[in-house]
Amino acid sequence: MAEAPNDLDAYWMPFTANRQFKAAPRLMASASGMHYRMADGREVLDGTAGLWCVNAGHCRAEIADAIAAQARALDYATAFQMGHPAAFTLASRLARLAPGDLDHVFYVNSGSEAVDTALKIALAYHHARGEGRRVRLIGRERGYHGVNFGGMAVGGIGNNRKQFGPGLGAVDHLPHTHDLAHNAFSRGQPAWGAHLADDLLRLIALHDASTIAAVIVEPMAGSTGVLVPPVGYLERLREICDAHGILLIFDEVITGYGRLGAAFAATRFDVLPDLMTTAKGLTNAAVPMGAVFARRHIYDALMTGPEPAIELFHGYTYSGHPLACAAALAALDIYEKENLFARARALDPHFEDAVHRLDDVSGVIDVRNIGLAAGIELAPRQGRPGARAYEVFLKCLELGLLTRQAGDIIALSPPLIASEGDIDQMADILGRAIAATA
Ligand code: PXG
Repeated sequence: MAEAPNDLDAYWMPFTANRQFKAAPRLMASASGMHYRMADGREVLDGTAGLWCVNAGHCRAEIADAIAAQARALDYATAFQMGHPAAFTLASRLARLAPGDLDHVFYVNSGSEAVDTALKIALAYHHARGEGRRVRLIGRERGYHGVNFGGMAVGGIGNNRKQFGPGLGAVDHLPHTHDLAHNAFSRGQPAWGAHLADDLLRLIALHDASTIAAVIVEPMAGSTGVLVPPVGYLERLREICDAHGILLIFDEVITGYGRLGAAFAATRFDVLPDLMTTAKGLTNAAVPMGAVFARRHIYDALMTGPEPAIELFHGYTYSGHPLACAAALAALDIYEKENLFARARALDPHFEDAVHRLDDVSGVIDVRNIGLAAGIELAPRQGRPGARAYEVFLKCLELGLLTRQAGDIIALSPPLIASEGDIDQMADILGRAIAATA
């Protein structure tokens, strides 16, 4: 059979309503800086930094050049029992960027792999210390930790779990911290909710601390609509974990590399996890890559046994891929030279004011923000959850703005290079789109 040109059928698209999309496709052709250009030639302002990942803006020449040069010099280096210089250079640089003694870096290719890797390291850590009974993993409702089996299990999104069977057994969940009765229209961290961390004490009483390996949370939950941690909440989790020998993992796949106006959420909130997962902004999304950061005691606990023994039976063909390392080094150069994390912090008040101009738009039931991330929650259409936000997403696109929806929440997370004018434009278009779908 002759190949049909432009046939959309064969590509099974991820997290997409395939039939709906293919009936009215939205194709991107190119991108530069703050904008995408659609296949029909229209320019669209990127209100979502791709999917929370293009933090330095699109198609940065420095990154493209670094990838091209690396592809010519060393396309691939065997990842097990061999190495290449850029992987070590990048790890040292990341270790310097990370807070505290999060100074060892394990490479992966995505956020999902970062999460499953961190969970496995947590289990291996306890195993190495003779506490192999600590196998239970605690996540949180409305948490998103990617789609692999570990991340799915600790994740707290029903739709992401219901099709895929029982998965990991020894898992439990903390309650999420989002409560409109207490926190609606918060600016920055909500004052109410730190006590929800105490639910961990209930899980400890139920399962016994000696069976719990780790707690994993997004310091700011991104995918389920920008849920900002209440003041004191992360500190309390840290305290309880410390008191009970439980590791604390921050999933910083979204918050890493500047989104909250600091290198990491751990930096901004001054709470140090034992393990930290990152991906997305690490390479400015130009090449897939993730990195798991481990504190020194975690690494040291595994660097025991005879020297010729492999300490961790884990890794990927493409761990530390040369093209990804080149892209990451170039991205970090840009972040540093353009001071983008501090820039995001400086833009935070302007962004906050801009998104909270939507507070009074009819149909908006909450607006919340931190750093360069905001969630705008809409009153759902009767009996059709998500329909309103999808209509707003389409309307925004028509008006020249890319947004992202989660249920009936619209998320904004602009590249950190956004100007005040770009931000005003985002809020303006979003306001008009919401009004148009009233
Ligand atoms: N952890 C967190 C906190 C994430 O946000 C992952 C893990 C998984 O990363 P990968 O690279 O395997 O996709 C993510 C991914 C959205 C959206 O619309 C969010 C993500 C991915 C796609 C869409 O909010 N986050």
